[in-house]
Amino acid sequence: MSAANKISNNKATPDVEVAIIGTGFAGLGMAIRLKQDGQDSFVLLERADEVGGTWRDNHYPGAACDVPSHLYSFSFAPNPDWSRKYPTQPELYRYLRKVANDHGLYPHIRFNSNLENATYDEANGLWRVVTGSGDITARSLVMGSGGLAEPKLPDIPGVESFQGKTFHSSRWDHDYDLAGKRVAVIGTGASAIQLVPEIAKQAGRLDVYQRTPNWIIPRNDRAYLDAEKTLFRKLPLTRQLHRAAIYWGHESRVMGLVLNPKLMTLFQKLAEWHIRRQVKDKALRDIVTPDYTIGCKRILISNDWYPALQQPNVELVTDGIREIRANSIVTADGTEREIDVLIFATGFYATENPIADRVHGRDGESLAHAWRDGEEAYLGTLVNGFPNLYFIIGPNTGLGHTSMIFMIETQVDYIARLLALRNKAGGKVLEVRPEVQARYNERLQARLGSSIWATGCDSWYKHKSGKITALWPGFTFEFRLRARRFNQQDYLID
Ligand code: N01
Repeated sequence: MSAANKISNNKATPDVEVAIIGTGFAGLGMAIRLKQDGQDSFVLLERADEVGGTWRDNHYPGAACDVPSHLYSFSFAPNPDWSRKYPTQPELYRYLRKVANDHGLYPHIRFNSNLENATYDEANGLWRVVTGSGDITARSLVMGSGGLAEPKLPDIPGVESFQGKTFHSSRWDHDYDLAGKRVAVIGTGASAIQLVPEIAKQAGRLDVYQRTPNWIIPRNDRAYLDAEKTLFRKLPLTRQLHRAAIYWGHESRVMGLVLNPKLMTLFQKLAEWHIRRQVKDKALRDIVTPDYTIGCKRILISNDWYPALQQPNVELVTDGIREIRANSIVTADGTEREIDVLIFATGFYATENPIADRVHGRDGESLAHAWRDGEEAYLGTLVNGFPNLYFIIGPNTGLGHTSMIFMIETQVDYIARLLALRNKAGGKVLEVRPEVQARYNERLQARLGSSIWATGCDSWYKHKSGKITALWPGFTFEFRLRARRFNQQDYLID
């Protein structure tokens, strides 16, 4: 019987050594590393019926990644055949299923297993995990459940009274035909700027509700030539050099974002030029131009957003939404716009993720309670009070400038080393010392306080307390060096 099918026996010996939540880049990367380390006693618990995480869920029209494909992929699973500079969702989804298959992970996965509850059993030093498909106990629990996985719906008066068709950008209903319909999209973030140009081609009328404009720079996308793909395949060194060039190009953006925000004026000039070039109407130009310094919110890339807003069937609405009614949206100026479809491109629970209510550490404390003043962890991975619990893409590991896969691989390696450290010490339980976690976060917040993200804009990078809880404030290689430089004294091993 494979580990994935075993049922909890309620005994002190766990069913599996490691339970991993999620099968996106994080969960798959962790599972592959465990296999490489000779650990076969693990299970992947997946809420859906296929692997892929964010690239399975976000299949809205036009969905693609804004980090180049050769960087936005596992270092150990290169794909010389990426079709474009920026990978599309179908291509990334295909890539992840292939990686899972190539590494023999499918037998380890329990699909349709949404995490309902995970509780640390102090007496036995293990985690008791309850899922939609049954219970399991595990010595260690790895949360690879994603930083942007839970859709957030806006808290607008009357939203529940809407009678037409409605869905979130990450839960797209492709069976619903938008052709000729009156459509409203709320939100103008990374998801909206990709889907609006696509659905503008079908909708009879499209109202786009903008609360805050974003800075947008040109998307220099292109297809890879067959000759390049052949070169990457035959001479892997050329692909590696290409990847390294992309990595360092993106890494240099930290200079502006963190070290010297004044350097961001260069990016801002590029974004302003992009608006001037694509928007001739002065009134529209004014309302799409942000009033905060570029970089404070995520910088977006698009060539077709501004042109889409100028299509005759599209209206950019900037008056605040006062109310949603059965078949319409009413704005602050009293205008009522009738609609058939309401699409929420309103983002995700980057902070206060509901999953934190379902994870309970020592003395039954929920993660949500431990994080009531804002999420924090040690190296985005460990939280005192939650022994043997490991996060991938935990607090302060997000990036405003480059590929999350680099951070994921760093954390996977760190967790694998911690598991080896604990085993070597003959222990069953590992936990970060509270003072180590506190010191780390104090310094982190001091650095974040002088970064561009603290310069006066609201974003999903921040907890409601104002604390920046989503972002890592530096070069990614610094994070990697810190995760590698091991000090055994930082951990309690029992
Ligand atoms: O979500 P968002 P997203 N009334 O939170 C608006 C990654 N990603 O899904 O700015 C009115 O960015 C909100 O307005 P405001 C990427 O990391 C990557 O677009 O808060 N409006 C905003 O305009 C990205 O950053 C890719 O004032 C409301 C929008 O909804 C992250 O995912 C593609 C509102 C939400 O934008 C999230 O992007 C897609 C309300 N009550 C996503 N509530 C690529 O790689 C929210 N809004 C290309």
